[in-house]
Amino acid sequence: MDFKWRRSVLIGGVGLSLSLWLLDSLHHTIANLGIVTPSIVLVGAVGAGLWFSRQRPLPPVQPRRLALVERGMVERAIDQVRHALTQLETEAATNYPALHQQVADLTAELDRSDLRLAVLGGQAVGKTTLLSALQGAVQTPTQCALHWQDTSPLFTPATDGESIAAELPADLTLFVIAGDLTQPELQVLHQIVAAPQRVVLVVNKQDQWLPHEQAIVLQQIHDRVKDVMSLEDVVSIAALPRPTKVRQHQPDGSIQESLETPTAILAPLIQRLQQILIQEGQSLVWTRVLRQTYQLRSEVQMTLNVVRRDRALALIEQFQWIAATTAFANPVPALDLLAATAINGQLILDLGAIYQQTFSLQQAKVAAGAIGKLLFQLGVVELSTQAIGVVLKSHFVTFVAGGVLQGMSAAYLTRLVGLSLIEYFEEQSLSGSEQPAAASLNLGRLAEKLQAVFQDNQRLAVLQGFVQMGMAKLSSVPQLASVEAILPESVS
Ligand SMILES: Nc1nc2c(ncn2[C@@H]2O[C@H](COP(=O)(O)OP(=O)(O)OP(=O)(O)O)[C@@H](O)[C@H]2O)c(=O)[nH]1
Ligand SMILES: [Mg+2]
Repeated sequence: MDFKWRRSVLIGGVGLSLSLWLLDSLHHTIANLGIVTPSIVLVGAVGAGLWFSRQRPLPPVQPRRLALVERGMVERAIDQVRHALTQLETEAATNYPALHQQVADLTAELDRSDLRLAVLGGQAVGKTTLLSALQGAVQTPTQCALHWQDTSPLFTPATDGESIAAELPADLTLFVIAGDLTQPELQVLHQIVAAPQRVVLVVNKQDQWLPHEQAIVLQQIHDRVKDVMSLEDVVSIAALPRPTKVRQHQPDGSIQESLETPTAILAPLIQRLQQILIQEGQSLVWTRVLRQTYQLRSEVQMTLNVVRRDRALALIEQFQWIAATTAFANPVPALDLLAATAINGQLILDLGAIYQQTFSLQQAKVAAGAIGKLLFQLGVVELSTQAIGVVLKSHFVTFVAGGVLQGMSAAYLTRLVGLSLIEYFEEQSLSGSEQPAAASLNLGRLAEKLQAVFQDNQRLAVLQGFVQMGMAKLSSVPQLASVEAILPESVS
């Protein structure tokens, strides 16, 4: 279990308890605080939880070198997209001709012979200068034409580095830096390689460093990129060295100063590019098609997830009101038992089935037990019950204690877990990993989803809407008709 997540909820809990205490004291002095009071409570609780959760570092990306892409690999990936598309059409009972066209286009792209090269990098690193120096200088091995593309600088407010880098329509990218490699540049490089995108790292403006400094800078760059790329693909150049002052001693003893422009250093890069074009040729095209295939796969999967989410939400609704009526009719004496009533193995099983994640009933029951325990240990049960109690108190003049609070809390917990499972299953489906026949739940990851969903749903408006709908539901159950008596005339 993630320690930080536990602390985050606990701090949220401390925030809530503190606010509840404050509220309690306020109640003695200020009458009719009405709607304002729960917002103080919830803002306090959620604020504290959110504050801590923002301190969580992002999970590190595992850097990995890009292997030479082969045609068969891309064809298999395209087949998978075709399969996913069929699945989507079956589940949605609709045709998606535009997506079919995109799949066909990808297959046709595999035989493309001309190559696209792009120059990418931060502001004023020398992209445009380099591009004009290389155009015409790089010879292609066969008849294929080279198309060069300049790009807008990264790391400016106008450009979003991440998407530009990953979606660049190029077969080979020259990522240009000027001197040392900054942390944002390294991140972009990781994204480029992971996309996957074939890249050469060009270290420009080497004339700005003294020879011994050049060696140190290059060594530092090598150390930072060696996990993601071959060092042959790190090339140091000077596309357009700045003129330097040269002093010459004259025979009469005087000194004459003049400006001299050193010659550009481009040969190592031109050489490396030609080597890549000869050795990798068509594989450069396949790498780009593979990247486009992954993007299309995500698009299909996201569309499928939208279709599935509708069915999943309807299912959660059903389960949450079952939980509500059960807990209402049979109030339990302790919060851990309440969590156990609310989290049902069948819900996990049925939601899993929507997302094609197969569990045995036994696995689902074990997972439900573990999730129930988790909710209780993390304080989610207590916090939710308290928060719902506050909403009930402020909206419903008198409410039948016990049963209603428990029913509503059970429904709320079912909803939290259901929504977290949706998030979890969606992520699984987008990660693209092959699903084993009997999947197992990663409780740690689910707990993280639960945290996010919990914080989203703690918003006052969400809670109020939920309680309002729940009260209407409970009152419509014949044997629970007594609830009607406690509904106020208007709830807003
Ligand atoms: N010292 C030195 N300056 C260079 C070198 N290459 C380019 N420059 C200079 O760097 C400046 C920016 O060059 P550009 O080619 O416009 O750079 P860019 O990356 O296209 O710039 P933006 O498109 O504005 O981001 C110009 O003044 C170039 O003369 C080099 O090798 N050494
Ligand atoms: Mg430019």
